[in-house]
Amino acid sequence: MMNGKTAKRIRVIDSHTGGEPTRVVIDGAPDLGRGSLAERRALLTEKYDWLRSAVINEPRGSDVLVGALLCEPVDPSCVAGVIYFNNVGTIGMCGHGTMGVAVTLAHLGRIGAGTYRLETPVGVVSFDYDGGHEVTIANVPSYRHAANVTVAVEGVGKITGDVAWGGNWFFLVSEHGQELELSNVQHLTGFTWRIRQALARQGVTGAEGHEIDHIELFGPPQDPTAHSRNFVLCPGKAYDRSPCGTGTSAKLACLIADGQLQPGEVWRQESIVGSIFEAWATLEGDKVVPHLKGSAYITAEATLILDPDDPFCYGIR
Ligand code: PYC
Repeated sequence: MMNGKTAKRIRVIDSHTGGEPTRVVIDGAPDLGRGSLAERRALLTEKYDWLRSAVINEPRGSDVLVGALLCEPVDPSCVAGVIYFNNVGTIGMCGHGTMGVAVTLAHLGRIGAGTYRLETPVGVVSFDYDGGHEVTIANVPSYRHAANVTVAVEGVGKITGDVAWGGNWFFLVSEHGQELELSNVQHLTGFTWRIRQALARQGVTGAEGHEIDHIELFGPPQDPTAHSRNFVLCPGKAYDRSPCGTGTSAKLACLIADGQLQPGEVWRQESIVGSIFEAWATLEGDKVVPHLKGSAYITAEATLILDPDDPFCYGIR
């Protein structure tokens, strides 16, 4: 009790995957019912957005955090359901976050080494967990929606890229003239934000009009064992410290579509901070199924306290 009022308590486990943090909510969230994960995602957005903001936004969190709400799955063959969210809303899937969820479930004693299925709002994914830090995900089928799309970017000029789905919608750009260096992230953030605005202004979307809310730049890697380095702008203007699981999935779909990568061939994607996901694609019929291997580490166990007297109890929005 605080001043006679009851504070809400939310238990979380924090981890990072290649430098990108994940905060898994394991207790204290409102009951979202037993609908599909897509329905529960909509309910979280419409009715319980306070949870997302309280967990992720300052002063308790930060723009870079990705949240993962653990839920009961509809499909009993799945070890859990999960809804991912960030500083501005929910996202469909999250690759680095799924690696974080895997080590979190292991930390809680809910899984050991093995293969598991996980329900997300955009479909079931599976992961192999090695019992330590390494997790290999089989993501939702990914595809290129449009190739060589040119947009006029304010203050930059014409930029050409591909639109692809990897569990989220991406615009992938290789010809951009930017240096993909950690010391340059402020400039890269402004540059990619302008690309995103140009896409919206010019009506370039994913399938069925879905907004493209992730922008991905590619360049030469610094690690000689990697094939490429990336910079990924996330929906709320934070950049991904990891190589981005869904972004790497979108990249694999484009490489396969262009015949630049064969099924089973390994693609090592380096992030802007130098972490690496090893990735490859398999084909299920004509569908590209991305596989992503990375490592995640637990960084904290905590109880968040939501004091109703606190003017910023639900985060700074
Ligand atoms: O790893 O898929 C990912 C991801 C999406 C946004 C941040 N990370």
